[in-house]
Amino acid sequence: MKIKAIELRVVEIPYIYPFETSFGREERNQEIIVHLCSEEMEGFGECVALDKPSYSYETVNTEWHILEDFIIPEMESREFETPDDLQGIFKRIRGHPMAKAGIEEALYDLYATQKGVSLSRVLGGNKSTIESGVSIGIDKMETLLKNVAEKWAEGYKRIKVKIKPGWDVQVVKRIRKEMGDIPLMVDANAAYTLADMDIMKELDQYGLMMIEQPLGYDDLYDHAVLQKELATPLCLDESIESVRDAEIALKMGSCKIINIKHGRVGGLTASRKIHDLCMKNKVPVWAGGMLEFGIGRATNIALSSLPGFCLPNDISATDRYYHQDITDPFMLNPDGTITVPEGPGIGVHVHDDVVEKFTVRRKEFRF
Ligand code: OSB
Ligand code: MG
Repeated sequence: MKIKAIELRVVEIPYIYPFETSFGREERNQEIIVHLCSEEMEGFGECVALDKPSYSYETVNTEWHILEDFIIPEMESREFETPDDLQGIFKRIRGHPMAKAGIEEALYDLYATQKGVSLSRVLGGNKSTIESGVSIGIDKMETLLKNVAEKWAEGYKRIKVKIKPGWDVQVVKRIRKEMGDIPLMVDANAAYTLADMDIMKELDQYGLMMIEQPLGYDDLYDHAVLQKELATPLCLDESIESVRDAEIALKMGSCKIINIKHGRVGGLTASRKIHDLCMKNKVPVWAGGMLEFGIGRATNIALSSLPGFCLPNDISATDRYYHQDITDPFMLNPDGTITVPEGPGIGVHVHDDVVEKFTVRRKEFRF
């Protein structure tokens, strides 16, 4: 595959409903959409950083900078046999996994499209549907309970609620009271420290599927200390930015479950390695989400069709996030699953007119 042109766009779409986590409340999402063209094919990717360095240090602007100034110039007049060939370029750029993952995703789409097979097949997926869960933001208690009941009734296989200090045990307690023994988990987005052991021990009493990223965003050690004190499995999100982080976390006992986001770990090739490592160690994984648009969502679905993804994913139907998306919408099946697209590449149609409508920045590179 010789890349002839690359187009970057920042696309901004409002959420149906604002999303609040321990690091803030957001009304809309901005993603960089990467469009690669070879002589006869095209591929799409989505860079998933938020517009502020709140979840990780990357932002939409740092992604743009890394792509424009360091990755794209290296791609000029290069022949790519497989998307793995990007690893040589990536190795010389420290960090910036989300910038790397977005362009790698586009190359994977192009590669799979050229082969005429689905991205799921290229990655080694073996499922035709994936289990869908939903992540519910911080809100007023009554609104939250209504949302949980509504999403559960729609068929989502598990409910995740965001917590932060002052919004934790009482939320879980109310949900258990109103909804009984549903599959429930919490995500703290790194809002606690070991000084909050009492809260963690209280949460431990509610039969949660897992507690996601309770402690520091770059911590592995304190999580290992905490995991020893709890029966509930810890799941790491922010702390796992590479295959190496996953290896250390498993060796140290920092968690019993890993949330894989291909953006956070630097792409699909890295995600597969973490998946394989976890399978070898009998550690379950599931796909996290970054409130992606349709291109990123399609990629998450393909990734979560791999055999080790054996817990419900943060991959919900399009209508949980956006009124209008840049691809065909993803629907929730009545059994709480989403169907893995079978068409070539990411397998969904990208609507150029919608992309154009929501574009706030654009640049084209021709080689
Ligand atoms: O911590 O998993 C997270 C969204 C943005 C940033 C971080 C996270 C999230 C979510 C939403 O929880 C997952 C989704 O439905 O896409
Ligand atoms: Mg998380």
